[in-house]
Amino acid sequence: MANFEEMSKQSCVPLKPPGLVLQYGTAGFRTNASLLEHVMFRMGLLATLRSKHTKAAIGVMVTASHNPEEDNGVKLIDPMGEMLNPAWEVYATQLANAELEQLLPLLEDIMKKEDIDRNLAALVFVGRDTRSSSVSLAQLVIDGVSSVGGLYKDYGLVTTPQLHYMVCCHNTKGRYGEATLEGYYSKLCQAFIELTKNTHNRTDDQKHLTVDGANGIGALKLREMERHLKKELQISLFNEGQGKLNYECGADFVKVQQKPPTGMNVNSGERCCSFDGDADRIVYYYTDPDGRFHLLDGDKIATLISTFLKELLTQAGLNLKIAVVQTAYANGSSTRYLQDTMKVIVRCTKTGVKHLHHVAQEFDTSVYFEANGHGTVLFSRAAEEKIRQLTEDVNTDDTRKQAAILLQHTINVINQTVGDAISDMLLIEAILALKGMTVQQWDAIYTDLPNRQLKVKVSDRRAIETTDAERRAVSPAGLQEAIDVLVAKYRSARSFVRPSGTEDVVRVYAEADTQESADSLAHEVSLAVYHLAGGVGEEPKPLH
Ligand code: 16G
Ligand code: MG
Repeated sequence: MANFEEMSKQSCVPLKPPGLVLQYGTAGFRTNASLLEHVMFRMGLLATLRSKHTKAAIGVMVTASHNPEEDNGVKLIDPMGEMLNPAWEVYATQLANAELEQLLPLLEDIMKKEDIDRNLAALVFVGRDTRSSSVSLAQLVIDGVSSVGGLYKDYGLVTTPQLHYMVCCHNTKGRYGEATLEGYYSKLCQAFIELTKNTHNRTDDQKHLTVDGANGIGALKLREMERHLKKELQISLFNEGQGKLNYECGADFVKVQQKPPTGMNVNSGERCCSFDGDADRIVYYYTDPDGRFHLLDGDKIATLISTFLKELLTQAGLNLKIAVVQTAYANGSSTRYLQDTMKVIVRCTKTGVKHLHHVAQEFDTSVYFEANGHGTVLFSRAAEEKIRQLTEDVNTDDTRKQAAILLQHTINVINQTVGDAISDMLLIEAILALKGMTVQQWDAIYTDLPNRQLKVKVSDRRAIETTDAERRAVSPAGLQEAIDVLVAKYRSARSFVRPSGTEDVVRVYAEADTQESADSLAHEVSLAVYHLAGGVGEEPKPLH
């Protein structure tokens, strides 16, 4: 730790703004970029310790995803490309909030508790998004790593899922792929080309996709990847960076506003998609001849992918369990369709990628998606092995073998480490091509129940505690009973409330048979929250 002690004496260590307290939340630290210098340096320190502890490379991604350009953030990536272990989130929060003189004792304390050998080598992979603040903030992560003698590899501009991929490739010694951008593009694109190779008579329309890059890193990386696609996918890219990051564009804007992004030509009937600011989310959409907007969110994506996988597994004659993991925000129609028509296992978890990912790991094959468009597919080791064996089995019939080969390419097109807009897009495009399906036909698989999301300001959102994957409130007293009474007034209705993990508000979700009912239920539930959970400011007003 000699260097670090030197540095802290020379006051090269960025100071913490007085009184600032931050929390390593669902997606790491995230706030105004000007408040994050000390956090970046300290995450460099923590990543180094984590690398020594796991004897593997650890990732540090500098991004604030779909937040405004002025914000920034940082998240750590564990050895297999997954989110940071929750026990270490506590250390991250402690380090971020420690006063300068507490830093060294805190590091010593972590090393003792975790039994870390300080003489071990450490390697940290660093990546960043396109925000103007990201260059200097990523440098501070590197300074932190170097100050305690860790080695680093700076990947520069990458999407969040690309950095997750690099970490996994490195730590599996190349079994997952090659830890370079070239390696990433060629693995995914080759799989896409193999998948679409035998689709007959694909028209130019079917090969064409309009993409909104949110003026962020996803656009840049899509351009880099284009030549690997050999015109099998023809992309019209908008919001490539000429406009402001995430401003009136990107997956979050499109999902929340239920309208197309600005800065993009949306021709009637054409298949379009939007990435978010760090390209770990994707939503699809189109407008019909009457100008009506149709959104295909994470639930529709999960349905398309799980249907495809189930068909292939059946054709391959493989007895592998398939599950879909959702959150309470999943549209009720999607859950019903998956359970009753598709007959797949459906599980519901708390909001936040790490919760979905964790549950998904319990099954042979699982598709997890949040309604907001973050999701991926996981295959267990055993499932991958069975599929591989079948592709090589000389005694099997052609149908089974062909299905196994398609499953093999599907595994390769997917980024199993985390939700990845680029990888999800390639998989969706391949499925639509293989099924000869239009975006309208995909949309028609089931009809979303009308829904509404609202926010309520309260004096302390921790007053709301939930259970049953956030679907029921256990406090404050009387709130759940009030919600139950309101829900009973409407048809096909459902509603829940939960404290946001990223904003100082309580979120309200309601769905019902008509938009009017969903709106009115959401409003009534907001009032119940306001009155029973310490609402502040004006009483929520009806929507109409
Ligand atoms: C974060 C989560 C996302 C979740 C959202 C909920 C990750 C990488 N991201 O962005 O999964 O949907 O928070 O936000 O886990 P909320 O708690 O404010 O509703
Ligand atoms: Mg994101």
